[in-house]
Amino acid sequence: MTLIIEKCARGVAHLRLNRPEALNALNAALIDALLEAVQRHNSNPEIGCIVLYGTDRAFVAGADIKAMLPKDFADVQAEEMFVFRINDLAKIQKPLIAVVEGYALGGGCELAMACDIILASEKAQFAQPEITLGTIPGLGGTQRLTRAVGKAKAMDLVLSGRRMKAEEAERAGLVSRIVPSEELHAEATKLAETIAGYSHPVVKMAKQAVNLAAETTLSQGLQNEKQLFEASFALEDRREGMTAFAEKRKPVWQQR
Ligand code: DAK
Repeated sequence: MTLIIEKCARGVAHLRLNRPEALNALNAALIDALLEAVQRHNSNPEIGCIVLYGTDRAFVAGADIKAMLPKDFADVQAEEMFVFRINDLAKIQKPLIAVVEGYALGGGCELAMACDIILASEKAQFAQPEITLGTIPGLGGTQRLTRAVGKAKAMDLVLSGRRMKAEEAERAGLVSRIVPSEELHAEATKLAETIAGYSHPVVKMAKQAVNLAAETTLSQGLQNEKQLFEASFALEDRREGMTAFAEKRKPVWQQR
């Protein structure tokens, strides 16, 4: 099994990529299994957050180079390979947390960037090494990376193919937080359970609003944010959240 659903508990689905013999290199079977599992948990009202793990050696070492090797222009153009599926992943409504230990290279860095939050251990390494293979990033590595770290750093990484350590990745804004290896899974679980413990429709609005920042002008983005804020006042959960505050008790979310 290339993808293991480790557990679903306290509103969180924990998914583990499982191709250790190839350092979790992405192939069609792995991406299909991942997307199917993410979409299924996205539709499950019990689930409020999804966490994606690799192994301690590699989150994902890229798309499978050996599978790509024999393909020509017509093949990759006809197949589109994983492009749509990575973009579909980036479009899911519930938050996705990527837990990165070891390598997140090429398609692995791009997969992590399609998630909403990246938690990394101090041993994580990020790169877009496609240039070393005679190609360029094709799953968001020139676009999401540039939005995350800015043109100067993205150009450096994409043109050199060099690896960036966790500390640099956090400083650059690619990684949300660095957590010591031994605490990483517990911290990811804690964060995911915190998110899953909020009103799911409100979390969805918050995620949507932040994502719109990368898609629109500032004035359009502010307008979208205002509309989403106003829409939250149509939810029972908004009234419940503020009532609970006033009554000094914990809110009981109705998810509506
Ligand atoms: N693909 C296939 N196999 C891989 C792999 C990969 N990306 N990465 C590692 N492996 C395999 C190795 O071949 C080796 O297998 P065996 O030889 O044992 O059979 C096994 O995993 C262990 O790897 P190593 O022996 O190399 O382990 P090391 O610790 O020495 O080195 C490494 C680890 C991660 C530094 C090294 O394996 C490495 O440099 N790997 C390749 C990293 C890389 O270049 N990644 C980027 C790939 S290109 C698109 C679709 C996809 C993409 C773009 C566009 N469109 C449809 C538009 C994506 C492209 C990429 O991701």
